[in-house]
Amino acid sequence: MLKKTLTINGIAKTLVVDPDTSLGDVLRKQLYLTGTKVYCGDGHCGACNVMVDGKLVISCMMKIADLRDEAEITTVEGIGTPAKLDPVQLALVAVGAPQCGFCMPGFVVSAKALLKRNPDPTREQVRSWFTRHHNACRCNGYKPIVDAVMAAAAVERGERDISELEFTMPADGRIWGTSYPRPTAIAKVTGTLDYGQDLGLRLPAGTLHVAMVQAKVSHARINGIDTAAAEQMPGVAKVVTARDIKGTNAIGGLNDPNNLGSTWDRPILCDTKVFQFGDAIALVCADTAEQARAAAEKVVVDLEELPAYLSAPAAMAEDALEIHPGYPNVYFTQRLLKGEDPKPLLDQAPHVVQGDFYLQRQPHLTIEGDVGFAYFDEEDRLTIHSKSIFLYGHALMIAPGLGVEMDKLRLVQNPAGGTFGYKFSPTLEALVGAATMATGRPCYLEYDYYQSITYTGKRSPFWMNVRLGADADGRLIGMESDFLVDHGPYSEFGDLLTKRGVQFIGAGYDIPNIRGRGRTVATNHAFGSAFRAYGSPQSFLASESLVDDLAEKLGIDPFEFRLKNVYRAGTGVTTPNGQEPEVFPYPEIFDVMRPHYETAKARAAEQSTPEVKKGVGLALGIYGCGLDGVDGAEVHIELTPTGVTVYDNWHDHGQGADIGTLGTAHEALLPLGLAPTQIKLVMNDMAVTPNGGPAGGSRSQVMIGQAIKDGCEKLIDAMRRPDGTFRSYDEMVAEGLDLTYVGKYATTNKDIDTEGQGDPFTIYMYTLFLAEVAVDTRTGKTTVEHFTAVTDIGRINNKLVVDGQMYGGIAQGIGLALSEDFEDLEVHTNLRDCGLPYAKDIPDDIQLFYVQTPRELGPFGAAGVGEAPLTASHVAVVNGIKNATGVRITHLPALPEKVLAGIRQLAAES
Ligand code: MCN
Ligand code: FES
Ligand code: FES
Repeated sequence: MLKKTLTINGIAKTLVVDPDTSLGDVLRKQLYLTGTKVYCGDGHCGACNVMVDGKLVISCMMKIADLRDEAEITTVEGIGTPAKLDPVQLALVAVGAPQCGFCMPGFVVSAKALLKRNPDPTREQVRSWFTRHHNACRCNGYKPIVDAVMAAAAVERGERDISELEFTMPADGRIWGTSYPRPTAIAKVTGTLDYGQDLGLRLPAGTLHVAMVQAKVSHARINGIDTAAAEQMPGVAKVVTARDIKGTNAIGGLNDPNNLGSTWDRPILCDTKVFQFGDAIALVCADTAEQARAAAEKVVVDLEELPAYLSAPAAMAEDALEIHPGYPNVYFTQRLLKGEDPKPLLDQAPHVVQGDFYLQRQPHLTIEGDVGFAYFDEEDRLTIHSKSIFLYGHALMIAPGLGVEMDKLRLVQNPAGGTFGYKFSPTLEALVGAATMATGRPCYLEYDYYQSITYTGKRSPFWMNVRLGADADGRLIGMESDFLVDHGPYSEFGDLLTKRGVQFIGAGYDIPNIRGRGRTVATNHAFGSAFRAYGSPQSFLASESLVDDLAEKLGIDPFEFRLKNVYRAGTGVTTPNGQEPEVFPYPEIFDVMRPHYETAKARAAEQSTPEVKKGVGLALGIYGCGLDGVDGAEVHIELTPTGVTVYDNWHDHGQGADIGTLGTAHEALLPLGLAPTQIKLVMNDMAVTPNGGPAGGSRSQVMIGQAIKDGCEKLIDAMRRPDGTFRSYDEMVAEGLDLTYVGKYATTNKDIDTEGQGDPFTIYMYTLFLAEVAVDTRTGKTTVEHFTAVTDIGRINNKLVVDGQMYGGIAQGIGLALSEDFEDLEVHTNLRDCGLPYAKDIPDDIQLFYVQTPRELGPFGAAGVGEAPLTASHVAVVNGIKNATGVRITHLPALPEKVLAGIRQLAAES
């Protein structure tokens, strides 16, 4: 041990430390300065950045022994507090940079260190500083952070007044449609919001730490599990295996009736087979995390390895074993039959294109990994805290497996450092629940970042073949599609995803005749989970690439070709699933985009050189808001002595459930004249908040928003006196009137049938993307230099949030196009090697425009937004590469070597 004296945020502290501990761990675990976030632990995210003697350091990588005695450490807590924000923090709040917020403390410290060295940086200097110091944000696409640093620098130089960064309440008192900062923003930029790890540090004495014994192979039979040696290890309270689980030990239960997979095919703890790398086989519960991990190493698992099928085609081979014995590897088929059979039409059509496409297993790459804990609450309910964005659904999916009644199971969402959909599936909920049930003690489970990457769900790859044809006038006449979905070993939500494929391949255009087939395949690669825009990035990769190719064949500009064929009012056009669109914004969206497209083309032509070719790519993207078919939500609205409390289950990934709720409730409660601060939010705890459904499918603003509106209207009606004025809280009590009102909303939509026809969503989001790319023909490296998006998401609730969603989603689309992947289990093991984009990889010039067509069935005219930016932004990039170089990339990501090979092949052919 080492005695160290450090000056931390100006206060001298004497510490006794293990010399091998990192500075980050000492700050968090010994000093409880939890503003500094440490998750990746290997220098790839910068969330843990602090200053040491004025210099920026990555605290997870710095050993405490390497600090000089009396070193001066500055953490986010030393920069500003909620009561006294530093200009950098205030500016971040003002521009809406904090979404999930997990990266924010690292950016705050990093920005302060930069401004200390260079009080007047250029935007490019800010971007390269963040890149150099590994500051990564997965939510906001970096541009807002750079905006904030520039604004804060101007304030610090005395060129701007700090008050300019404060939100000014509009004269009419409305916050709907404004840039009112989200309620959690200040806590996020000051490091005072407690995420799962922070809450974990404050659990009571006696809490056990859980370590998983995981499979290190992808497919195997389990012949035996020997826990004897592990049980003898110091600090071990219990080694939990499937035998200790009271229930069926299975997760699942939400499959489509036509799904031939086993509905309950995911074991909580594997007992007979390993289905994928990382599968959990046993849980070691011990007094400390180190003890639990050491004992986990001692569990002996006798495995007989089986052939691993790591892709859909491999699992479909004739001699492939059934991954779940008794169930076929191809377990769900969705067909699409619209209009007449297009085959004869396409065989005769003057212009036809066809292609094979593959969209990769995109990893979510949240800056916070997966973490949760469980305990029995005061009503003896098994209470599980996690990043779940589907509390009631996950309870249904894990209760029978654990052997616990639904009314004895309570799920709570912790503040989440991003999920992007991976938490639509349960991850560690059942594991930590099983540990608490087996030991009777609070249990804490934290996946390290390697585990977070290798053992959570991924975007399921699609293997697609699509044929598309147009008549001599350039009108689309028919399309055929056939695709495979590699959904990993577990069937949950695989059917849903396959349905999305038939709905979105070719969406946006009037295609009267379509035949399609999607098949869902079990493999031994990572299980498929939701990922923002579920199913549409795959679909649009095929159809939006082919639309460009068809335009080229026809000799028509891709902009004009798209415009000619998009959904238009009064034409009787229907979506691929036979539904009439609820609005027809594309002609206007194209009008708004046209000048930017012309500028982009001119810029590319002017700047292109043989070494660096520039190109312009377009793609449109559409996505539905909701769950397929009937959807709805419930909320509770309570009048209190000080205002109104909203109880809802609008789960927060980081997108802004807090401001979503507040903005909608405030608008609905306008007649009462409440200040936003008089509306209290109680969210995401099954014990106190009613079922609002998952925060998936960009549904919450619409579904929960409508329920909030309904509940608020009921409260206002109850408060209204005959003369139109309102009763006070005291008067309501005196008159014995109810104080709490149940807000409800339900749709009557019809999921698609076996022929792929139906009206699954009430509301859709519509976007047109424009990417301007530069391809270095010597290396094949693509850089996106400018990006423009024109979107119709109905009326906007909060401008900061909506812009933030668009910036972040576009950044993820660029990553999807160019770098992100989870394929090689040896290589794709951390944020950097999975291709996470840093500031230098995302253009600083991202222009966002909105066409706000009000939605009749959206609260105050709103649609959703969350998934719109990731529907097809990647295809705009891919089409840009084609435009610049002539190379059509069909298998993503478009890594430099792939683009270079394409360039060389074209050169050889010419
Ligand atoms: N909003 C608005 N005006 C509109 C529509 C929406 O201001 N016209 C706001 C809402 O109030 C909400 C946000 O935009 O704060 C997103 O709303 P919505 O589209 O209804 O989506 P959900 O709230 O249901 O969020 C889920 C969606 C999905 S499915 C994924 S995945 C996703 C996403 O949002 N994951 C995210 N955005 C994310 N953003 C962050 N930072 N992190 C994630 O993990
Ligand atoms: Fe230190 Fe990610 S936690 S760099
Ligand atoms: Fe940056 Fe979420 S706000 S990672």
